[in-house]
Amino acid sequence: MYGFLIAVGILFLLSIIWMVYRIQTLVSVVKGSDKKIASSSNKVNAMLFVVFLLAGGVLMFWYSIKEFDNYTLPLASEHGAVTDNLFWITMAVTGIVFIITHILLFWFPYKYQYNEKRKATFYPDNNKLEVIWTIVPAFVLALLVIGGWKAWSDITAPAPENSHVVEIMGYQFAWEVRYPGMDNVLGNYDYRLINEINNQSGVDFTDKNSFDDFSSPVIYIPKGEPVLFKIRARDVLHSVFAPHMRLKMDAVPGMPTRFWFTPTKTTDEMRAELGNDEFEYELACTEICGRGHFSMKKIIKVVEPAEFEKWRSEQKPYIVNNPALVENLSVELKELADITISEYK
Ligand SMILES: [Cu+2]
Repeated sequence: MYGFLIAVGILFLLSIIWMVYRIQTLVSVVKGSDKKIASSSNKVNAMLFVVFLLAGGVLMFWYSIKEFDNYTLPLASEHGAVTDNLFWITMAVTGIVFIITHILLFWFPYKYQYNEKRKATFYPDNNKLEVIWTIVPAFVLALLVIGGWKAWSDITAPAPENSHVVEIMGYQFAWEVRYPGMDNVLGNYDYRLINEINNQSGVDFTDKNSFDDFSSPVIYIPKGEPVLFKIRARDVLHSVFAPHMRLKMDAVPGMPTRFWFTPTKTTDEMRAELGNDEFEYELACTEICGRGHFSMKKIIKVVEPAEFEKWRSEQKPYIVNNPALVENLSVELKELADITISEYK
């Protein structure tokens, strides 16, 4: 509602300014002063630059401060501290430059508006200035880029050996989450094996690593231990986004991606910190992937390692829930699969 009123207010303001401008033009026509090189609108325009600077500046700061909590979510991963740090350094450097250049940009048209009594100075070039404003930004940008590159190569370095693997597959319009089971090795997959009835992610059950793989409606991960998301997509581009973990990685059909991270706060700890008992970490799709895009949401539960182990040991593999999946295997594999199934009974 307020947004609408503000928009109407701005519209009114603009029409008033337009009317004032029209009246001044008409007055100058009557006075015969409209033949001058610079009409009275010259002054109005010059003033408008200052008005725009002040109004824009006030709105920008007001909005940035008001919505601060919405774009700076509490942090819950190790590498996120590095990402946040980079973000704020870049923000400070570019913010200072932004403010200075915009003050100059809008102040100069006012200060140097056309004046009959003043003649512009002819000042074709200044090599020293050119050198300074080329080298200084190049140097500062190089520092920022090197800092960013270093952080990116650390964050995307190979995951530690002991990482907990979780496969996240995006499809229109949900995520399928697969865990490798006790062996921590995901079985192979093949898109030709996908079927809607019992094999959403095309798991290949001729690979015995798949036997203990299981699916979960909620992404459980342990606090303080490295977690490796193996990411893929079944149909179109999706993107895995867990804002509290500062994690974002595209899910690309035919091109598996990955992202590893270490969660630092359990869901319960975050609930206590925020004073919100309903809080859940969320994984969302952040690539407009079709009309059901908005519904691609999964809850991430960060728990203590012991609780994670307990939860993991209670999960039932695909083949236990669905023995039909291993019905047509070779005798040898079928025997192995049956052993796995019996272990979970
Ligand atoms: Cu999507």
